[in-house]
Amino acid sequence: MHTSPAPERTPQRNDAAPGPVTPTHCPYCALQCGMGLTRGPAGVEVVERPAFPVNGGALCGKGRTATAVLSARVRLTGPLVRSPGTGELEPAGWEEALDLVADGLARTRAAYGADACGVFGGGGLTNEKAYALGKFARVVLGTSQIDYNGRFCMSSAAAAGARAFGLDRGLPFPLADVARTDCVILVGSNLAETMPPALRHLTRLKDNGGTLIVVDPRRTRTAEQADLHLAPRPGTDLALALGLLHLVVAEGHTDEAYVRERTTGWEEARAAAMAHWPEYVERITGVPVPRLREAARRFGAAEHAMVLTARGPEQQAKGTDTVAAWINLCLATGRPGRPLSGYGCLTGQGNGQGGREHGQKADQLPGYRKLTDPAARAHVAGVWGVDPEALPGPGRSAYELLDALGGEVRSLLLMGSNPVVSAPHATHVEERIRSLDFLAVADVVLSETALLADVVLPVTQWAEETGTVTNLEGRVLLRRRAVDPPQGVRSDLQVLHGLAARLGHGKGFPAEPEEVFEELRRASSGGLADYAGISYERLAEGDGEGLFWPCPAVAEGAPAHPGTERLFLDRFATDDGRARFVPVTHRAAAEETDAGYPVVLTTGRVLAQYQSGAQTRRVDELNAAAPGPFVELHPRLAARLRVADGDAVAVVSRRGRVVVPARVTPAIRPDTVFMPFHWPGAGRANTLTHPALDPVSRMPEFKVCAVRVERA
Ligand SMILES: Nc1nc2c(c(=O)[nH]1)N[C@H]1C(S)=C(S)[C@@H](COP(=O)(O)OP(=O)(O)OC[C@H]3O[C@@H](n4cnc5c(=O)[nH]c(N)nc54)[C@H](O)[C@@H]3O)O[C@H]1N2
Ligand SMILES: Nc1nc2c(c(=O)[nH]1)N[C@H]1C(S)=C(S)[C@@H](COP(=O)(O)OP(=O)(O)OC[C@H]3O[C@@H](n4cnc5c(=O)[nH]c(N)nc54)[C@H](O)[C@@H]3O)O[C@H]1N2
Ligand code: SF4
Ligand SMILES: [Mo]
Repeated sequence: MHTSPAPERTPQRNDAAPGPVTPTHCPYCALQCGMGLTRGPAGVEVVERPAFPVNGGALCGKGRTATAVLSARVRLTGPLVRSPGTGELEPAGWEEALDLVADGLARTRAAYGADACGVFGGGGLTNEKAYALGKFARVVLGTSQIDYNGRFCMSSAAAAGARAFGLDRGLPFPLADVARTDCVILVGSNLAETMPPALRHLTRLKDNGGTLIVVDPRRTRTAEQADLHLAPRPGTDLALALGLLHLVVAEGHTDEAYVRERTTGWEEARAAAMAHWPEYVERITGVPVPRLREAARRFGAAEHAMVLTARGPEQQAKGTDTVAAWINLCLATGRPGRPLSGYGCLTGQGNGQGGREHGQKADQLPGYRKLTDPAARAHVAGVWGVDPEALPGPGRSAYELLDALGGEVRSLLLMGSNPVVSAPHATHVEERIRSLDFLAVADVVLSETALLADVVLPVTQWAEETGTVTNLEGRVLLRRRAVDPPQGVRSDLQVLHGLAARLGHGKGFPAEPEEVFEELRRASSGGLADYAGISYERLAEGDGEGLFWPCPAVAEGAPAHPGTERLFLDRFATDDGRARFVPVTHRAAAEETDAGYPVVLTTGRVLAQYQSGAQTRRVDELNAAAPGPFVELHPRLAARLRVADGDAVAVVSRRGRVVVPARVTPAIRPDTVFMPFHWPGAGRANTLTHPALDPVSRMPEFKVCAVRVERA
């Protein structure tokens, strides 16, 4: 076992910091910046870990202040149970709390069948937790009804990547490759605020003479760095990508040999794209033809080039086709599977990559296997010691699951998400959650969703437990325990162990992370996301730079597999080894503007808050930087509404109304307003958003809906 803290020498730049340093990773986003933790005079302190290649020691404000959430002052330190007498959450012991959860789930199953028990997970959970949660749902509860918040995150890119390349790994190359290519189109990513240390790679790209093109309806801090900024109307990226493909073909930048040798489906995809004339695309997107031409020329003529997408184009009811259009552009110009080139998705959550590989997704088994594949079922059932026939089939996607609460799904176990703030059409979701027969929430803090629970289970977090996470590059990393958790708190794995035992599965749910990982290795072995060759021991080696999957097991005596930094160099992961073009055409948003709702609302993030804010809203320094919700609007729209900067305005959609201060800025299209989604209550952006789902990925349309803005 290698789960004990492995101290490292204090990094040079911090030689004033006393005590041993435990190398670990930030709890928040998918960059998984390396950091060190040490005990200083002011408690647990964060120190730099310059040897870790992804961030080179740099951290954003969230990472720097992450230890504030370890404090017992802001977190849960004992289980809470809703008292039948007062209706309030009251302190309880662990045995009582776990008994109540097991009982709540067992009763539902007895009364309505296994599929009436739901499980909702999170992309911030470690690989071990995500794996154990999926196994718990299928083996202990026997339910098909499990999904997780990653569905709201990168599921469209995952679906499009799997369709085109036969495999979904966010970045098929290390992030640092970005600095050495010649042209990057960054579509709907504001990484200067969402992954600040990653900006260094783009700065280096420009220092090396490369071109950065940013596609965003707002002139963000990221767009300010661009050589060329295209600002389309939200929800029109599909047309934009097709327009660029049209121009690339028209100007002779297609790589005929590559298309012939490494792809299939070009003729249909080409025909679909050629219908998207530049003038037509300008009309849909609002991006002037000369800018389209310049982007196509720069991208087409570059020797090496990449397209990177994030939530802007992906969180749309046509997100999968939109990403497919960007992939088609890359394939037509011969990028994927070539050095310093290709398509990548910038995944979001701390374990956004690993969390989507090991079975907390409705249609999935560990190792990125499909629940509908008989061979996959047989393999995983073998590892789990159950009959393959006993494994349920695929369940509902995240929004559909939330929508079914209180109806067909009557009890829910929730681990690692705060949907009351983060789900689309949140008023409806909140009402569904309130109508459950039984809700159990495992969380670090008393989130807005935990506040509605019948039982709240307080759990340990990053620095207090060991586990693995897989960052946006597919790099598997060891996050080590560095400090002791407060008394009264247990780990998610201990929670699942305790519940499984109460529900008749005394074995098969170890609480030790490394034991779970050893089983995950076997379960993933031979799958697309193969971790069989990875061990805690290997992850702890050297500077802890981790191992890229696939990393299969090797024959006894053979040298260990080095991991796979770059994918697709020889072949794609499809049956015939070729990448697949998918013919796609533009279509309208689920809800277009009209006389009653004349403005487009898009949503996203700010630098100092993270997601539903459950963690970061508990950190003073971050609240000082980003104290509350707001709506960003252009001076022309503000003038028409007679609204000044700071005035309270109402933003109204067909689903609800919020009141927030106006932030007037020329850095947004005049037909569009923007709200961050980090806050609950009267300024909750998701009160307004539209739950239309992408037909393939089941991603909701977070980035486009129609609203009206009024003086409040
Ligand atoms: N500070 C901070 N950092 C985070 C997070 C956080 O909550 N806060 N969350 C993490 C997670 S889970 C994720 S998923 C990532 C997300 O990282 P990003 O994808 O960078 O974040 P967003 O702000 O959601 O969206 C990015 C940009 O998309 C633009 N956009 C809106 N609509 C459209 C559109 O229709 N088309 C295009 N092309 N662009 C559009 C927005 O203006 C915004 O600037 O960040 C991670 N990092
Ligand atoms: N309008 C709009 N809505 C959005 C988006 C958008 O761009 N616009 N983006 C979407 C995206 S990309 C995402 S990823 C979702 C995220 O939205 P959420 O799923 O709500 O994400 P978090 O706020 O990170 O919630 C994680 C919860 O788990 C808790 N937690 C942290 N670590 C652990 C742990 O180890 N164990 C347990 N049991 N709990 C833990 C945290 O305290 C927190 O309460 O939001 C989506 N919602
Ligand atoms: S960029 Fe992401 S991983 Fe790095 S310090 Fe900030 S929140 Fe943490
Ligand atoms: Mo995300």
